[in-house]
Amino acid sequence: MSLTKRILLAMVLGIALGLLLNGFTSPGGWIERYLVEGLFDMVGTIFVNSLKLLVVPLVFVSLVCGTASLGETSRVGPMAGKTVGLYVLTTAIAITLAIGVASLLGPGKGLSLTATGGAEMDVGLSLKDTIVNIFPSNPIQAMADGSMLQVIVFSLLFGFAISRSGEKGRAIAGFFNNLNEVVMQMILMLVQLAPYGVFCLLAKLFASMGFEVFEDLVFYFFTVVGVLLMQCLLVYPALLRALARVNPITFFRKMYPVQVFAFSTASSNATLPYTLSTVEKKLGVDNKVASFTLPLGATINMDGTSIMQGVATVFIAQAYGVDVGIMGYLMVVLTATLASIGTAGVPGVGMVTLTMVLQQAGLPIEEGIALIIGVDRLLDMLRTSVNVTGDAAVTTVVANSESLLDSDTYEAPADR
Ligand code: DAS
Repeated sequence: MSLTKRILLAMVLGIALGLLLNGFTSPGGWIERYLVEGLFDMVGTIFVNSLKLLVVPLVFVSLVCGTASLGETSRVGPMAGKTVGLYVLTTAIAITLAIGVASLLGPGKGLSLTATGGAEMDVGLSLKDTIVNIFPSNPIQAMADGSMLQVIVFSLLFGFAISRSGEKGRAIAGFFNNLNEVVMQMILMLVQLAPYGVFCLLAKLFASMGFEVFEDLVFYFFTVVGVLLMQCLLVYPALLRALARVNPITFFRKMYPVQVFAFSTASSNATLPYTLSTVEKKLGVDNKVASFTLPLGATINMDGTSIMQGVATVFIAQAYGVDVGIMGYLMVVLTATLASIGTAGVPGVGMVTLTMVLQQAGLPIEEGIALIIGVDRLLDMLRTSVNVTGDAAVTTVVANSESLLDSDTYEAPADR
């Protein structure tokens, strides 16, 4: 049975068992003590900790790789600048849209949970202190403390320094690329734990919260889906029409099979070969552009992931009654946008970096992740489709601006 099927089965069984226990067990009884707060809590916490375990190595290594390769590509001239600028712009629009819509709809307002742990955000920080706090005085301390914006800043500096270090830099970049492969493998290994973690977290959540939390979880799910649709149906068509004068309907008709493939694999990296061949053969983008922008996009551009992270942050803040504040949300936009620069497209990577975004916002991480992890696999599949769509849309715009978009191919029928 595929991992996706095992996770979906774990979701259903966890919710069913949780609701059963909620209906038929007395508070404080042995089932609650030894099963719900015992076994389920232990397995669930181990699973969430395994996600947190990867945050520092993932962000440091993948960001160093991403910026080292960006530094390399800066010699590719204006195309690199346009590509990176558009990728960062679409990601920032995505997460801002997510935070705005979630703040308006209030999916978490029905819950009034109290957090036992969770990072405390320095709400009293002035703008000056907030900015000063982004720059680390000790990178090892920043990693040990999990001060992720400081880790990001150090990684960006380190990566650009590698790209400017000539032959020695290329050797180090090669080492970090290999290290990145290992970190991706660790994610794929730990994602195998997901069925057990999802089952226990959902069983515990529904055993203690009952049916009440179901409605809020469904509200959260459809808020994310709604913003993913807005990104696909409003932002990308506006980008394609305004900057490339191409017909978005043609674009989506040709990209649809790639979106389905991305949905089924929940991996931008696994979809990359298919994205490349479709963008070149069906959308008429020259290989000189696609071979550069798409691999870059699979690594530094994750609009769908940023949307989940924006909605999840607002949902968890509302559920726990934490006022993140405008400055707090601005730091969330900055953290999620910068964090997406390095993280490669493998299943579940968005949940790993979400722990970092929650920490930055001063929200309870364990409880927050436990609240939404149950529906995350389905959302991972959907947001991966949006991730690859964003990569292809920016690629089409860049190709058009470089006069490397073959309009005859673009306008040809989809089944050609
Ligand atoms: N599955 C990731 C991707 O491949 C997205 C995510 O985990 O959020 O793009």
